[in-house]
Amino acid sequence: MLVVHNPEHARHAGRHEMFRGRLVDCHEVPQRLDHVLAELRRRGIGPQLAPLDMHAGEDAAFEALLRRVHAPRYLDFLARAWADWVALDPANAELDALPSVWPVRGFRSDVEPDNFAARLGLYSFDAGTPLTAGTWIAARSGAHGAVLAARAVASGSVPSAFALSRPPGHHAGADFFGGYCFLNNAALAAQALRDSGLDRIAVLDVDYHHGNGTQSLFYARADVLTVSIHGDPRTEYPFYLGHADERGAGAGEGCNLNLPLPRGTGFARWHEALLQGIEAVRIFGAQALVVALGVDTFEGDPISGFQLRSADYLQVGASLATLGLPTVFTFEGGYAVAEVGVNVANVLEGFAG
Ligand code: SP5
Ligand code: ZN
Repeated sequence: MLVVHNPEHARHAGRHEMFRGRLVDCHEVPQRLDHVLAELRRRGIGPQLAPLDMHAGEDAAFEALLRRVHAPRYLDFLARAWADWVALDPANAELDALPSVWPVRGFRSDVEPDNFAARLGLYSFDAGTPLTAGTWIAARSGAHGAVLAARAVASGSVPSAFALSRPPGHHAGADFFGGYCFLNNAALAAQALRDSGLDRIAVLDVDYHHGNGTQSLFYARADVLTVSIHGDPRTEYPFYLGHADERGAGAGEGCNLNLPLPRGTGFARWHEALLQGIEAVRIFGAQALVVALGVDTFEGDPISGFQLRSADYLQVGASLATLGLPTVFTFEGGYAVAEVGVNVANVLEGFAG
């Protein structure tokens, strides 16, 4: 298991997210990754590649891929956002940028406003995802790591790789951030696998929350199957997508599978859904797999509602391995900070057998 670790991740460090009328401490903190890295090192899971052996700015193919998966005007916004925010008021350098206005149905999204708050809202869908001084460098270098992981797997130099970075990615779409995500690392890995010549790729998302960004990016495509197991959006974030009747559109009809489960679901029922998702990947005939690995399904997760225990993650990895596919893991959610390292390492160890 190659581990591509992004040392720039800690430059994304939000202070606050909006929750029920208050700014509360961020759940998506740098310490999450520190715990994962420490546990992987403790168990000798590797080899580990860090710092990245190639910088994103020198990788023209990566830049081109980024601009195919994400909208160029969104990327240009993200690249300049912090400078624009601080230019509004030098005191903003000590604050996170959080959106507060959004273009819902009937508003225009084709015209990019000049006003910073209006642009921040145009390119986001919640007030829980702070943009900070280091967000762009962290997200971009993490996305690059996901693509390097995919290339290593596609070339056959390793059977599997883990792209260990944050912020996470699966809620980010072509032109929007939210759910602590800015660039969709899993989607970028999937597209990099496609670009390497593999015809059929599956993305299996085991994070507690529906992978709305990934679903939306591939919804009309027949070459990438997207499967997500998650808390039922009737009660769980991100609420507005992730229902079982979303099966894909046009050429992509039948190439999206959502497996929503009620809050309180334990491992036995969750694992049945995993086996169903795995069977769908098999039937699809995927030649490579991307696992969007969130461990916020853990019983002790502070913002989620499933009941998986640490030992269960060994079985999750073992079940994923039955596909026998070249596999890229990306790091998504998991907010029980002290346990996130053990839970992630258990999946990878179970997978490696
Ligand atoms: C990648 C990922 O797992 N994103 C999840 C984003 C969830 N955002 C909304 C969470 C709201 C929960 N706030 C609870 C605060 C309790 N103190
Ligand atoms: Zn999540």
